[in-house]
Amino acid sequence: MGLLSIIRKIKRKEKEMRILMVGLDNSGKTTIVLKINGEDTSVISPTLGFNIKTITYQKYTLNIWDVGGQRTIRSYWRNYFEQTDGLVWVVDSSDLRRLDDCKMELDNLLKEERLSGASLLILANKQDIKGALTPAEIAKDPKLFCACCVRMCCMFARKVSYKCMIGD
Ligand SMILES: Nc1nc2c(ncn2[C@@H]2O[C@H](COP(=O)(O)OP(=O)(O)OP(=O)(O)O)[C@@H](O)[C@H]2O)c(=O)[nH]1
Ligand SMILES: [Mg+2]
Repeated sequence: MGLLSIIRKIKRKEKEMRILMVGLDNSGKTTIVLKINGEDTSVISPTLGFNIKTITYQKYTLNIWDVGGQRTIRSYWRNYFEQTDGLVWVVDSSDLRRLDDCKMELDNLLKEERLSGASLLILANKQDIKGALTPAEIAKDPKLFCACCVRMCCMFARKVSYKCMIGD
């Protein structure tokens, strides 16, 4: 079940949703949003603030907030929590060195009162890189187990997995 299906059940009447994409820097958030929107991803710089994309899918309007993940700007994430319907946590599955950091930051987010009503999707990105953890391995971790679903995601695959984010 995708993030959209879960939120849809909760908010049957509302057609506009606010999705917050966060995760450590370099995990691939901006790439994912651009790919989904059919935009060029050949030159991408680290996000220093945020980008907003509005995407229409079926009869839903998704306002996707893609927020920069560098350590020095993570404290600003809290400015984007209000009225979030869906939280997408993007993991660089190949970055084993920073996995603890990644878990700790997610753990902190999940303590946030203002995100308590939001559905969580973890995207295990960069599956094309040798040695990357699989979604099952990521989901096994007790700290990440809280997620309603961990989806495979690889933005470098030939077939862009649009459904991994909002599919049924
Ligand atoms: N191999 C591989 N590289 C990827 C994939 N997705 C994104 N990248 C690369 O990862 C790097 C970082 O991607 P971004 O989209 O800028 O990452 P980000 O999470 O937005 O980073 P910040 O804005 O700094 O928080 C870029 O060089 C992308 O080309 C993937 O699925 N596989
Ligand atoms: Mg970015």
